[in-house]
Amino acid sequence: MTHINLRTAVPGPRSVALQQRRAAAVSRALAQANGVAVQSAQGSLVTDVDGNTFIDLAGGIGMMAVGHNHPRVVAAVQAQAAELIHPCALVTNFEAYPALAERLNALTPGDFPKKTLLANGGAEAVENAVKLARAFTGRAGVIVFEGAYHGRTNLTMSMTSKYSLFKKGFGPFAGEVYRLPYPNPYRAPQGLSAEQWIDWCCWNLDNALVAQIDGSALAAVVIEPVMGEGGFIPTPARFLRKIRELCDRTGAVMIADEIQSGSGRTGRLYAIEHAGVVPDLLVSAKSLGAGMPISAVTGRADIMDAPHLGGVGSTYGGSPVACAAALAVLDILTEPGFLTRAQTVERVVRDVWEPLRGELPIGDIRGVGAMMAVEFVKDPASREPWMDMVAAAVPLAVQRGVLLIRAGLYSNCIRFLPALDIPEDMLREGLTAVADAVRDACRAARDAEAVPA
Ligand code: PLZ
Repeated sequence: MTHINLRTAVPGPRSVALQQRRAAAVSRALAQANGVAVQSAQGSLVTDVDGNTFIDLAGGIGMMAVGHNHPRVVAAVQAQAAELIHPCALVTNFEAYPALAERLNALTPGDFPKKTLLANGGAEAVENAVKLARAFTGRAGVIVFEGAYHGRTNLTMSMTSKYSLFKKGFGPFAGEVYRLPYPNPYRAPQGLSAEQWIDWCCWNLDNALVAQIDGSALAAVVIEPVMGEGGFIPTPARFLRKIRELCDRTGAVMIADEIQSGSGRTGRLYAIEHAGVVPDLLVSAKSLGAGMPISAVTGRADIMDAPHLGGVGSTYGGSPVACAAALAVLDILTEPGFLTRAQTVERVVRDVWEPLRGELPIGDIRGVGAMMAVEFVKDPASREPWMDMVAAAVPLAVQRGVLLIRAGLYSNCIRFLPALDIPEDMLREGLTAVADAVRDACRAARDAEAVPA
């Protein structure tokens, strides 16, 4: 049985009509990975307004660890909405907020008293985490890394790395952000092995305390345990340990941005657990709400309590409806056997793509659990990123019935962020269609090169 069911050309006529309305009415700056207009979604399948059914390997950029419209999430949202939508946590108390905080305090790594602050989206939570670290330390400096993505608000945009896509024309940026090289093992500088490159980056962290910022001015180091937008790079465990050690030594706050890698995505509730490192603050969002806007900063109670009374907040943060969704998600994620499904996703992704290494221009296949990417290069020796081919392959995959998105500092990776419980045959079907799309895109690119100008 196949799961993809295409009844019209993609995008179909109704999608095209809606696309025209979007183009006329919505800011042009808001990009869109494909022209499909979605009508409904269930689990790992998405149906568009033309009646076409797609396999979703993008999951709304990794926010659907439990799948679209999980019945228990829908029921929780409906029940909560019928009773109370939102009185604002700055005005009154309501059970869902402390209930979710208690849950996150118990589930996040770290054997110390913890507290939580809820917000609406990832960037807002990262920004709050930095504010908390600054209030706690009385310092301003923040270390971030090349390739990092932390959001689009002014502070988090300043912390984000990739300039051309996320920052062009939007300066001036926030001050006191220090960016250091990140040990991407696949892109070690010439002459260094991956291990030597990680060594150098660890050494450079110490060096930065001399060359860039004194430890006494450093409020926080912010790290993605698996780098997301930057290309699904599992941060080497020893680099995470080195950051931990540096924070212990200087009193800076270690902040793990687990917005994309957390909430079950990698097969542990939080990706940093794989390395056995405990951050001071952990930021989660995306899959936490299964589509409802909710994010959280969870961590050391003394840091969470550091700002003055009234120093943090927002109108909508931690609404009962969003909390109800998150509580249902955490129930599902912590059920025996659910997270281990991420390992199945990783195995199937590797199964489908490893044999294609010789045939397709694959530079690297990497990731953890249900957070996998394939990086494409023009030539395996030079590792020159093949961005144009990937840009062409993504819409071809959509035409074959798979929703997916790119990733990577060089936009030359295809990422797979399926629901953890995607059926194995459905995942194989989707990945095979993507491989076919890549094959077509490579052929078209080579044909174009062969045509004399
Ligand atoms: N930190 C690690 O992955 C969101 C970005 C989509 P928000 N990543 C998707 C886009 O192009 O805007 C993300 C992330 C990490 C922070 C964020 C920001 O989360 O909920 O999009 O604000």
